[in-house]
Amino acid sequence: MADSLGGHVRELAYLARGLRAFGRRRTLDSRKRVAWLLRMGQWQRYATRRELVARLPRNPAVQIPEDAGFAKLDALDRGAVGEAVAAANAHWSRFDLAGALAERGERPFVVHGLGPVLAPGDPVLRLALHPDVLAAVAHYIGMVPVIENAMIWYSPNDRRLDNSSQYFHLDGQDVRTVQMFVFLERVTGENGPLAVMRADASEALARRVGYRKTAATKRLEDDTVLAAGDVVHLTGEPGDVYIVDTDRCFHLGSREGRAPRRVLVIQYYSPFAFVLPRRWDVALPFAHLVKRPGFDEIQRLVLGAR
Ligand SMILES: O=C(O)CCC(=O)C(=O)O
Repeated sequence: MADSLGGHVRELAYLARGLRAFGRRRTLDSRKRVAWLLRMGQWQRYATRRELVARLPRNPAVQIPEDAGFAKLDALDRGAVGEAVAAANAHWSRFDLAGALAERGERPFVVHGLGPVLAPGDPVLRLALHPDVLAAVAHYIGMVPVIENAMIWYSPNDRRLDNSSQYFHLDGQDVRTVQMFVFLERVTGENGPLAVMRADASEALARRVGYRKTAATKRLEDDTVLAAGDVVHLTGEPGDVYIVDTDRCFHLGSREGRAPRRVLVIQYYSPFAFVLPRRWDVALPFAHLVKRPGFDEIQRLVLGAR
């Protein structure tokens, strides 16, 4: 009784911090209802972003399947991917990995956020704004998304940490979060690859266990997930690309292995995501590029225009 009262008081405290903080901690279907309220709170911006999806013709070979929630994008423009890989490697060569590792403390991996680094014509940004990618993400999310970030992840894979992303979880940032992984190096089972369960099986499991993104409940035991469906390890060669909805698909990564993993990650969600402020245009890492010439209306919205 005292526990459940304490729980209600804690949830009310989150509600006092705002609908976004509250919604993030709800169960799957309740989060969808809060997400709808957040969209209605800025319905004109929501409607504009929805209507513009029709202007993005889909490439049938570059899509995110609704039931699986993830795919390997072998048909994505090889030239654009190759240039993005080369540019990401050049950015990485200027990054102080030793300094980042020294500062990392207990965190299992290093994130090199490219927001301050990418100029408007950078090949990484061109890939992030590629018409086939934007069409796939926008049709899947149901509106023109924003880029949450473009990053290079480096996972040393040298240890296991309790309650980390090395255990199965959903990201819970929005109702759909799309991460595009571009391999900068070969990824095998020894490089702590991302392990993903299909969205339909993941959602069934999330409903069954009443999954919530709270400190005590956000990680699931391997056995619980493996009993609910198959898990696919995302391995491949440099230049391979995967796209994954990490809000709908249970996943883990950077498990201890024999070698590190380095991968370019471009992440998209709606501007109404639980983890964004109402003024996303001042928070997003590429929003400062919105007024630069050379971007069309949809690309400006993706960079963070309001
Ligand atoms: O290291 C990985 O591949 C997993 C990262 C992850 O699960 C996350 O960022 O939520």
